[in-house]
Amino acid sequence: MSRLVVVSNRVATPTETKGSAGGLAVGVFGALKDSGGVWFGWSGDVVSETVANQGPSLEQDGAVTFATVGLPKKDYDQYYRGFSNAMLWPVFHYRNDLAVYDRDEYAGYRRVNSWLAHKLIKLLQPDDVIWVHDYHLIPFAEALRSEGITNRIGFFLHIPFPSPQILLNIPPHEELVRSLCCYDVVGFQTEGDQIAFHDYIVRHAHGKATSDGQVEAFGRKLKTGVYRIGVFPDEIAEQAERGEARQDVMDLKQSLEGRKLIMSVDRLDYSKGLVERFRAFEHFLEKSPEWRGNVTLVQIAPPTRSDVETYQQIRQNLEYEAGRINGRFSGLDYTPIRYLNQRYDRWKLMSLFRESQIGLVTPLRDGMNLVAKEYVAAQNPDDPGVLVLSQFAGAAGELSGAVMVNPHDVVGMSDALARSLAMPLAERQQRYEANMAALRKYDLGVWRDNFLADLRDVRRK
Ligand code: ADQ
Repeated sequence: MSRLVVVSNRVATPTETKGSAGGLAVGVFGALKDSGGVWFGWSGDVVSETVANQGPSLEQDGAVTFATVGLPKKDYDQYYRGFSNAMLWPVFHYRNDLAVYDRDEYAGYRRVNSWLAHKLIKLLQPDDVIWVHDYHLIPFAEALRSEGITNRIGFFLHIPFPSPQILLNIPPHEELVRSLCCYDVVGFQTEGDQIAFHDYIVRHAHGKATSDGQVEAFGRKLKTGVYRIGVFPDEIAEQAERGEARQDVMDLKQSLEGRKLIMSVDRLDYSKGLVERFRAFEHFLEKSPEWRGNVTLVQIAPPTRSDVETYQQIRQNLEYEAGRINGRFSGLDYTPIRYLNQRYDRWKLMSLFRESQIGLVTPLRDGMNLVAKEYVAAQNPDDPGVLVLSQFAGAAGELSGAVMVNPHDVVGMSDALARSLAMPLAERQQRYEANMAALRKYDLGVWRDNFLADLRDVRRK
């Protein structure tokens, strides 16, 4: 089998891949171990130009080489903080209002992609299959091709692909789509994302796209496909069960004093619908006085991208909302919202999911949302909690057992909380079984293997 080379903005460390890392790292590392290979990307460090130019640093773990480079401050600012996270991320999540376009940042984005591609070339072998991940690296294949690389190169987009009317807001939209067409396989999380891409190809790039995913545009032929990222449900169930008896989890349980628990876990990001969620919980407490003092919302949201301005604003906004709502409904021994800005070990999160009666996952837009899937997998089949899920998460297409909500509808979400807290065991079990069947059908191994099978199938040009 040809060797696999994975390229992502951040590379998990060898230690992270063995337990603490989330789904993506575990899934990708599994494939790398099977075929041997390289995981290449940014180390997460901002370094001087001299140090950056010395890289990549190599670390070996069995048959897998972790190859990382540091980024100089200017590159970090333009490529990562700027064009990737202040332009692509908001627009791809339908938040044009938050997007900031700067030509220099876009030039930096392309420059860093070319620089990274150039660094990788030294490590490549002629038959390597290259799998590139996410919006930071859209021009990566084009940069490799311009240096004469003819290997098979695939791209997976973890976030939504917006409809053309939204995408047109990015001034260099055509260049970005042209860059995507330099890949051999482009993978999306859902059919909706694939259709949006095809729509752009046909209506704005005068290309062709067929329902089986064959695309012709900008003088290239490629395949697009839908590969729903998943989790390994049995592994999560085991982590959740094992954690149940641990001290911190027992402490939390005791501190709840028999109150019901609603769990929410997200990166602190405006796409996750946190403010609307807090307001829905407020509305619920307002309309259901009998629940005051009897139900707690634990919101875990570690800050990310805190040097991007909109992320500072969302953080302030949430702190204000949590304080305001707690001020309204707290008692001497009751705080309705426990809002925690930390990262937690995976086993701890999974066991908290298992202890809770509701998993409240209400992003305004999300490529897939792995938390929703982790929540289901962590449940006790004899007494499962209810997943309340946004219709705008990619996961909504599979998890038919969830109570579906529109995350902009505060009253609708409040009603869903009331309904879920009162839901009889038989219905909870039925919904849990439906969700588990979907998790098994589209697990993380299926995602990875289907994508790589399609990429390995491509004939070398
Ligand atoms: P994210 O936007 O990061 O991912 P998500 O899919 O929910 O969103 O993944 C977050 C991961 O981080 C989960 O595995 C979760 O358990 C973990 N996590 C979150 N908060 C944590 C905390 N406080 N401590 C420890 N772990 C925490 C992007 C896209 C998604 C897509 C994924 C994968 O935005 O739509 O599902 O990639 O493709």
